[in-house]
Amino acid sequence: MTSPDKPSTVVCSWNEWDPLRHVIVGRADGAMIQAPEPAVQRDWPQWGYPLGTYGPLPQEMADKANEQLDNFVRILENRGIRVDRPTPLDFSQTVQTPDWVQKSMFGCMPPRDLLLTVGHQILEATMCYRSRWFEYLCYRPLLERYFQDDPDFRWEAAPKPRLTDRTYRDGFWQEFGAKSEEERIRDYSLNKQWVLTEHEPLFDAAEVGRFGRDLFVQRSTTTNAGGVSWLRRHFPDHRIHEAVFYEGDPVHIDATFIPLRPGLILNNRKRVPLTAELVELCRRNDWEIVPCAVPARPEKPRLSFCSPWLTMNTLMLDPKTICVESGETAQMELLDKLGFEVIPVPFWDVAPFGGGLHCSTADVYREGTCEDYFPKQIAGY
Ligand code: DAV
Repeated sequence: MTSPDKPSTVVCSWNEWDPLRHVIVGRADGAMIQAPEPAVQRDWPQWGYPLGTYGPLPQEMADKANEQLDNFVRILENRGIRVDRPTPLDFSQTVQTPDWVQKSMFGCMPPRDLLLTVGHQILEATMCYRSRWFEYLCYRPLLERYFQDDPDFRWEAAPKPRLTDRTYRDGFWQEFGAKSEEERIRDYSLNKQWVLTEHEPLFDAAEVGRFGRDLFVQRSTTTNAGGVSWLRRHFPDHRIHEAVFYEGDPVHIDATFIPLRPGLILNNRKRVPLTAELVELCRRNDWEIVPCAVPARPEKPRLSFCSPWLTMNTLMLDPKTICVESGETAQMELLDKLGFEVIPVPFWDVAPFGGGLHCSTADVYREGTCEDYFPKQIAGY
């Protein structure tokens, strides 16, 4: 299914570990704690943003995050990796469609959430937050350029969702807030049903783990059954495996279950797979699942919706080299023992802007072709 690359090839990446040559790194400029909307709830009285309030992340936080992002870019460029950056919009503006009005946007720090690179294709995900509906515009200058320069680049966008009130379960967050983690796992994760209804297909790109011919998609607060089904029809030459993990409030697979190299997966030590077929598929094909280290920080940073498990949110530069947040000593030691060259990257100040080293990037080009790493499949999975 793969053709040999021509000199004009700009876009190509089949997995998370082949040698990285070209990548997009996000920006923290103007990011917002988004205005209230049905998809997500921000209730942070301890940080000055109680339920119903919204506003920009403080400028000094954005400056610090941009310093760390720029430093990360230099590390990548010094290794010969080409880096592109998005064009931020005024994220404080009110946006609307014929169906709704949303009083703020979000930001453009985590391109991984939005852009799914599979081979010569970059697919713009549907997303499910109204505050993120227009975020693709930040990446359009880059995608337009790739389209001009690379005749084989397949530029795709999943159907833009309507995101009317029918897309969300009414009163969900109130119900969610009253439940313990165990109750959330019993009532939501085991039923694969959170805030999103099945009214329309929805997925975030960051719910997809790319393992060559096999793509693992997490069902979560951002990705419904329709989203998985849409991806399955869109990538008929791939095998799409749906997965859920032991996590009551799942957002994105990349702090949960990540491939490090062929045959090796780093798994969140708490968010173990609830999907038995996933474990069996790995076992049959000699993929080892290693639990990650305990995160260095017990708490998430101020104004961050991401968890301390960003310790796992790493970027592979090739099958032997991995970028890890520089405070995560235990994680670095574990990866060192597994035989990796570990590049420490200070990145904790970026977390409140939407994630870690994997979230803040989106693949443009990795060497390599589409391989089958799971030749022994499970019927019906
Ligand atoms: O586990 O806190 C991190 C990934 C966000 N893109 C978490 C989610």
